[in-house]
Amino acid sequence: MSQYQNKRIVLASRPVGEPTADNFRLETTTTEPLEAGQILIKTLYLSLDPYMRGRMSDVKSYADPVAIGEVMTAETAGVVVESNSPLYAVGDHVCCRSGWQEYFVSNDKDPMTYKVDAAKVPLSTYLGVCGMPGRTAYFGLQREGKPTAGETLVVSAASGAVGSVVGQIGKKLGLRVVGVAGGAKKCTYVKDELGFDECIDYKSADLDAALAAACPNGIDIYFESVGGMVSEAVAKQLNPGARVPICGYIANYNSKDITQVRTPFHIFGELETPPAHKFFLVFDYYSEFAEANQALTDWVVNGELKYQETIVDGLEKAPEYFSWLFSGKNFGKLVVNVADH
Ligand code: NAP
Ligand code: FER
Repeated sequence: MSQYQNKRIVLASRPVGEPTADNFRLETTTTEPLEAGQILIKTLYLSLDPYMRGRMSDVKSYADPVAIGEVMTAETAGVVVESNSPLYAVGDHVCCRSGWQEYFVSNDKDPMTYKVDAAKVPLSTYLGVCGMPGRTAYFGLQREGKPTAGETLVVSAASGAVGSVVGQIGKKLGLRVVGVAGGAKKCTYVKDELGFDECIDYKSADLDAALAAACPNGIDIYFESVGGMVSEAVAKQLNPGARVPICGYIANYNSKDITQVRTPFHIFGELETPPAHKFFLVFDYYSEFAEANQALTDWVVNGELKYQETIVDGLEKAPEYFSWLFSGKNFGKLVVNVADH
């Protein structure tokens, strides 16, 4: 069995506010020989996601923080290069929770490691539209948003990994779908390519006026991904009985003290008639993932679900690419191409 040089990125220190290069450290290790039941996975694609910012902080949340010196957390898509398990063959494509590194030894019983079919849809999409973000949209809109045809849905971060899928499922369900995104290029894509009814550029529009014009019957569902000024504007135009699934609030993630910021829980909770607003986790629907996986991949294969990816090169530059999520430099799912095969 071969041993491999493994480049990996660990958390060097905890950021205060926006992460900087000093918060990360590149290391090289050597992989260990496999024990019985283990497989060695070579990372091909690394998913960069907003939740990783939360794991860099030492605050209590639904998941433990990454420890100082520990590999940064991430799901990756890769290929089995050595197998000591009857369940996996060399060449199998898998997704796994390897973190930001080139190689990962997984146990064949690890539920976070699972085979994917790269002949059906491109491997990278298992990290995006056919993976965690797609499932978040699938369950978040349908189960938490409780949509009824004819209602008006507003989706923030509309061109992104989750938002783009939320809006397209919304259209399938017969909703009026209004996106909110940063910049003309993203808004044109959301409307013309993804088929949303309208898309508002929150960086240039008068948000109150633009929302009123795009939502003449008010807002029944707001799929919350950003917080901040977008949520403040949406809150004024919610209909009685509105639902606000809180998926995330990225505008607040780089705050110096997250306990001091005005989150969506404040914004919606303080309304005279608060809408149903609750944070949900995609993992809440773990037992039903197979249903979402099937639907999402089928829709991608038959062209009903469109997606955009920003695929960038080089594990070493992952910290810099990670910052793109917070500046909006990514366009659709942000993925690092770590190796070609
Ligand atoms: P994404 O939309 O692909 O990328 C993040 C986008 O957020 C950026 O491209 C940017 O788009 C927007 N953004 C960044 N800072 C902003 C700000 N200050 N104000 C407004 N918009 C801002 O990311 P994603 O993976 O789909 O994640 C979207 C949200 O879903 C995040 O809040 C994430 O934490 C959440 N999430 C939750 C779950 C769950 O289980 N609860 C699972 C997955 C994701 P613009 O250029 O349009 O500003
Ligand atoms: C998960 C549940 C939630 C997960 C990611 C999230 C990687 C993201 C949450 C967020 O962005 O707030 O199981 O797996």
